[in-house]
Amino acid sequence: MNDRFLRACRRESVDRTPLWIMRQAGRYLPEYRELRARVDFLTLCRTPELAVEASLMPIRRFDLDAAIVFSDILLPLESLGCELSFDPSPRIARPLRSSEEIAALRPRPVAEVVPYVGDAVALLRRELSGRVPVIGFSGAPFTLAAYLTEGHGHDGFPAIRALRAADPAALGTLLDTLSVMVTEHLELQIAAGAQAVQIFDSWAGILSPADFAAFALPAVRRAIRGLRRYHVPVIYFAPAAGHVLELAATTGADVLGVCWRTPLDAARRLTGGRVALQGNLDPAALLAPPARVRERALAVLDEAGDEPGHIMNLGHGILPGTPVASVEALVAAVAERERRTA
Ligand code: 1CP
Repeated sequence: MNDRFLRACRRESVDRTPLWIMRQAGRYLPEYRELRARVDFLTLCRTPELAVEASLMPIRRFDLDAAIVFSDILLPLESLGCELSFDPSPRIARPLRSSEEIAALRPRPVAEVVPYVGDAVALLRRELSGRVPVIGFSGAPFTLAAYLTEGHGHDGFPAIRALRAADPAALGTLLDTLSVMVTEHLELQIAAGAQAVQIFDSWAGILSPADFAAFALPAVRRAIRGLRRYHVPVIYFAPAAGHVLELAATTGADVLGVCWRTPLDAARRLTGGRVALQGNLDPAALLAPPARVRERALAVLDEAGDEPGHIMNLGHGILPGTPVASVEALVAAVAERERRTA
């Protein structure tokens, strides 16, 4: 098996830096857009054969070192009785706002609510037959709480910041509930064959360092602690969170995802080599001509340095308008570096 991704997660030596791309199974691919023209997003997520088809699209096209299951971080929120829709961005029918609503939550087991996520992981693992490892994923408790309270994506997510001010104990209760859900969601995927898992804390960067330390961090730590016994690498990714980078390195995750705002050499210094790093080419760099993509990618590899424990990726999800030729240039740049150092 191509295990350079798993080796890099464990900070072991590799023949070349592994590469995968956040949101690699997405709208920049013509074959994905074709599939989505036939089926709506939720049907795609809930039909393992179709979800696996989407996961395999980037693997068939590019020499990538990991596949990610096709799903969404918000799907397990249905275990709390939420009604979700996507058109194409997500909406939650009745956002949670009061401590009464939070105290009344009676979560159903995640495995009963999203069994199709486990089925997709198992089928993906079978289809890949060892070609590259399978990554499972979940939202982090804080980011899920941000959507649950707001009801949809929103710049700065004011509803959760208002809840933090009005009723911090209720926010604590909500995060406790979500920590259990995140552990269950990832256990489901690990049991089905996921060989690594990534936790997306997409909105933790809206918090001050004190609030990150008091709310987002303990909640994700608890979720990760529940996974230790499986010995599967855990990646924690909180974009726009350079102001809490040192705290973000203490979640218990093996790998810290770094967005493009923080140089990898600075991240390495601040984390003292205690975690592997993943990232961090600016997704917008892939909108430049291929020769520029190559330059920018090689600059990221230079910043990452020669020590083991770097996984090449973008600093956030790939943008929908990205040309396929840019991804090809990125893959070629990573392969080129192998020849230079070999
Ligand atoms: O096809 C479509 O038009 C729907 C767009 C889409 C896709 C392709 C959504 C709706 N979700 C997904 C799949 C998805 N989501 C994946 C698997 C694909 C892959 O990685 O290759 C993953 C890992 C996610 C994770 C996800 N969903 C995050 C975390 C990543 C990040 O960018 O920070 C978040 C915040 C979501 C919520 C979500 N789902 C969809 C959208 C458009 C959003 C963001 C909405 C918002 O905040 O406004």
